[in-house]
Amino acid sequence: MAKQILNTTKLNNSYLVVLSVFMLCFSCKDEAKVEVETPQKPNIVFIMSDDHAYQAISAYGHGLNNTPNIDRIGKEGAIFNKGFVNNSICAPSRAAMLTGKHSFKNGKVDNIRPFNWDQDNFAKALQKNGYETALVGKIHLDGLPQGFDYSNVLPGQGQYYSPDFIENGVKKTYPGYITHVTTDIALDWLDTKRKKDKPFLLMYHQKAPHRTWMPEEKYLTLMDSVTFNPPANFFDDYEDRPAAATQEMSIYKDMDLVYDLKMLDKEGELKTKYRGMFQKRYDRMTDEQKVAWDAYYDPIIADFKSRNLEGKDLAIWKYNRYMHDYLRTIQSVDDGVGQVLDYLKENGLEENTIVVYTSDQGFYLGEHGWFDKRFMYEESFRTPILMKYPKEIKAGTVIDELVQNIDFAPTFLDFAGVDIDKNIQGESLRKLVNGEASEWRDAIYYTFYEYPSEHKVKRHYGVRTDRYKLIHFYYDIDKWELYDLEKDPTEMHNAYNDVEYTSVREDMHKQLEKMRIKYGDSDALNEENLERYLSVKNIKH
Ligand code: SGN
Ligand code: CA
Repeated sequence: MAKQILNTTKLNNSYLVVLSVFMLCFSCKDEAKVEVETPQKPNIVFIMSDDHAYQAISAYGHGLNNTPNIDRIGKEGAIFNKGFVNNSICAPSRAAMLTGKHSFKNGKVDNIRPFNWDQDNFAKALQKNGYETALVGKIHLDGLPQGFDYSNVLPGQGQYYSPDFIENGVKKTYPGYITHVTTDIALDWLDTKRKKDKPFLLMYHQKAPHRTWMPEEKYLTLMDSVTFNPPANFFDDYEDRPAAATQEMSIYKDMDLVYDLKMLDKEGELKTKYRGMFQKRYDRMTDEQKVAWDAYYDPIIADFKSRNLEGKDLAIWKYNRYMHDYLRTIQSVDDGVGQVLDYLKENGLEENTIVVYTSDQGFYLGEHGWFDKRFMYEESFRTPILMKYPKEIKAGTVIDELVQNIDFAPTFLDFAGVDIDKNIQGESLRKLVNGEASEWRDAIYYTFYEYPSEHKVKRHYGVRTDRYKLIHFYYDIDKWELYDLEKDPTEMHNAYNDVEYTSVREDMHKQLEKMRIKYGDSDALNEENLERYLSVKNIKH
């Protein structure tokens, strides 16, 4: 055994535990041999992508695309049907995952406010408890990440082609396509950079499929012959939902033909608002990449210009253009997940590694006529979660309980045998996934603060139970919405003033108050956050 261990170049944790037991017994000499069981700490690979709608993961059964590698995580472990975020926007969601706390507790309430890296986060706790830790890809939290032995992250949103990264505080540009560069950096850390005698945490976070959905060369034509039918509520009239009516995330009205839909005509005739911004992204490509890009898009541009589409026809054309590019960027993400899963398998790390796949929030793929996120409506409030850990999670586990992104931190700490700080607001999912939970929460709480801002989604907070959802939109509006998700899963009917929902409405108000007390939120905190936001944005009250 020892010989075999010493000959193994790729030492993994299980070998090291055996080795330490062996050496311990060796040093016992004549003393009675004691069976020593060193509990092995699991490795953690936390995979996150940016804006990945659960509708665009084949394991969730929406039939839009094929993601065999992401699906594999759920097949070999658990899939969560009711995973939600605390705040459906990038940086606040990431801050909640790291700290295990709601936005109003960790201070990162919107994408604008700075993140305080000095506070506790689960990576710091794991690091203190013997873990080797790395953060690779998009984090969107300004400042040097704390809690990581290695970090190689995107500045802000990052770029699809020739991306910049900040490696342990030093900026450099990588050739190639962002999703592959991120995967290569992650694999390189796993293979050559980490200390192999320690359990590890790898946060492997993709930019894709974030706007402005630029596919890699290999997938430019993927699903080209497929025509997507928009969701049934694509032409929503937003009746009795004024906040939904005033957003600026409509595929028809707000999606930029050039920036979002790549109609960068060489003649320069399509002069859209964000043309210049897209030109800069296009210019990051090499000549070879531009040739492949143009070969695909130029004929589509010519066809588009010849058709003079309007109204519903234009809306459906835009929806299809959007879906094609969005889904193509996901294919590269799925390939990367496959490479990482294969690496774990080939290097004997599969059994002792927890792998999680999630997104920083959900995304609209035409529901209510939208792209983007922010709202507490299902498509953006919900997020995909798949988790595998062969030692404790049975293959094919399906979780229907309400779970939230604040649960990741306590879950990882629990699996790692590290104390969970009493100020963490999430719950460990360990008992839920290994089938030992006897009770679970019956409601989750949500907040959103980034307004007035891009996409114009108004400030709101709310509560969701298994069946109902109550939302309060405030600031320059005062509107309550109530949904019966069993009868109205696509949230088209605001039942707040329906007589038959009077008692449900009262119960949901009680639930909301319970949540606000439990987590420590209040109107006074909202007011404070609003004042700070308006002064940073220089907006007069
Ligand atoms: C950018 C996007 C928005 C998006 C936000 C937040 N515009 O500002 O469409 O809602 O990010 O996204 S873009 O023109 O820069 O693409 S988040 O995921 O980072 O929160
Ligand atoms: Ca995001």
